[in-house]
Amino acid sequence: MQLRLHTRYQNSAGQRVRIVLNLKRIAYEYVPIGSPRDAGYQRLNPQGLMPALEIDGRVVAQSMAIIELLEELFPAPSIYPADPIERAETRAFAYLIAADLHPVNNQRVRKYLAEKLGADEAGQLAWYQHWVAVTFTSLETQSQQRGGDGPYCFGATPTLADACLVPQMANARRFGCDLTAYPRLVAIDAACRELQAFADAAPEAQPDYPGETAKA
Ligand SMILES: N[C@@H](CCC(=O)N[C@@H](CS)C(=O)NCC(=O)O)C(=O)O
Repeated sequence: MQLRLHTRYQNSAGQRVRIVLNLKRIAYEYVPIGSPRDAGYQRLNPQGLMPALEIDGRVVAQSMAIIELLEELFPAPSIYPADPIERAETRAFAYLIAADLHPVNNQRVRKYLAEKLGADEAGQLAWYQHWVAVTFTSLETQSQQRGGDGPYCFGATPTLADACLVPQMANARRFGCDLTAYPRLVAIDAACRELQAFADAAPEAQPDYPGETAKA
């Protein structure tokens, strides 16, 4: 089976997929995208968002759909806990990020705020930080209520929840969000980033990462 992941170093939805590929030790080719608006990429993935997975010549869009496909094709190690209710809770945690937070803070939404609604840089930042705070407050409460029977979101093994949390934490830092109110999330993120699977999926570990100077 030949897997080609079309992504970009700073593509946080793609980073979720990279983490899962690494946790499952699945070999894949990293195909860097210049811009998701490029005609070639739009032809490959008419949804026009990153990432896309090419699998034996067929193309699957949407990070969560790709991850579910990987879980079906490569069930071990699983990215879910054994207990069905914990599996649902893992998805609920992940979807709060992937379905509720990430879409409203996406680049195209910020661009629309700026270009069509006249939001200045401070306004865009306030928007971004507001939705992070709303989401992280819920996730922190949920994580504290669950308690710590392991360093990760759902215990001793990383799951889909961690794969969604870590890229979102990096985004939050990038946009200057104050994370002091979320000690459990900060601790989970730090524990995950010590794992090779997460480190290898990080933006700075990708072949198209331009380096600190170029990025600034
Ligand atoms: N729901 C999609 C979201 C993908 C997405 O929004 N990707 C961003 C980068 S993280 C993107 O392509 N943004 C381009 C844009 O906003 O124009 C998924 O999970 O794959």
